[in-house]
Amino acid sequence: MMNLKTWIAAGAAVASLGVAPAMAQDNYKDEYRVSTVVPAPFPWGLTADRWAELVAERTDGRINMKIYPGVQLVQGDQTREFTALRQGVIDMAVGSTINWSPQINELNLFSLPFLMPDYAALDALTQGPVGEKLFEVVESKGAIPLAWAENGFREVTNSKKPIRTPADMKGLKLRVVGSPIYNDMFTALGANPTQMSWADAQPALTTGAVDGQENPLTIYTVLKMHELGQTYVTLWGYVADPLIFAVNPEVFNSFTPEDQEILRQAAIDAGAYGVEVARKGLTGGDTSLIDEVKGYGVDVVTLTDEERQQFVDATRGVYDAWKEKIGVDLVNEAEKSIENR
Ligand code: X2X
Repeated sequence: MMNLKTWIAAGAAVASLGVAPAMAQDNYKDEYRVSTVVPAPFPWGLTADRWAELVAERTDGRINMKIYPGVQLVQGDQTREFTALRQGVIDMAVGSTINWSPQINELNLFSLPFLMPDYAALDALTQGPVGEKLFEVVESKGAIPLAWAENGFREVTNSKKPIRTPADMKGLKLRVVGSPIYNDMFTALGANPTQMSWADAQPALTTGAVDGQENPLTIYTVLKMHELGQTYVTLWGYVADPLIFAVNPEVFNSFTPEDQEILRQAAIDAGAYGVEVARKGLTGGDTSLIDEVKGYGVDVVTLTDEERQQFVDATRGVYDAWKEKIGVDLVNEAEKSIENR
């Protein structure tokens, strides 16, 4: 017959069996901080939200991710996001290749002017051998990359006049992101680029401190930039800006293999959804987003091949110089992937 003490011991043994897997997760944090620049309903923010939702669902809440938009964990300085991720100030991020380029030089690839003529070219890079190499570089720089998503092709807008040729840009004060290749490109085009964070860009547009900016059309529409005086839009698709889901290595390694896999697959799934929303109304014969912009009375310029070529020619020197900086082999491989797309 069991005495009381034995009963308690037996009960504890059974309980500990049930508790064992949970014990392995004692090291899990109550909340994982995920950095983004823009929140929902921008496609970028929707993408991050989806990732967090899928992970919560598929881990039964074991991994609780909270989105911190506005790169608030680095006081709005988006060019410091990757460093903070690497250091563990941020646990995870859905970050732009532009914003991480100051630390990961190879990511400047996507900012090479007129490298990618269309979405198939962008996909050929992110979904092919170039994408794999870039992920190896990201990992070597101190974060675990899981999947790609999309901010989008960046179009130039301004409050002054239609831009059809580089001559139209002369003297225009344009806000650019804080990666040096943008300064080089807009200087080569004869504009007057001024680098500032996204946080500073919005008031600068509102007050007219700058004449224009460049960003994906989804950023334009969600922010209603036509109401900020940005009534001239030129669809020139000079660069595209993919996003990367990434995790701090210590955080990633603290997860069970099963949870690591859930996090990765959820990023892949959220990325597919994110690409879809980022391209909605811009691809496959659906021009509804462009029509929406036109509907606001905005002057939307689509370049002829000849006009586009003038921008290509004017930025060719920047392309060549940055090809050297980024790495000739990598850029050659990217050019080849695009050719064979
Ligand atoms: O700052 C920008 O322009 C934005 C929001 O597109 C990025 O973070 C790259």
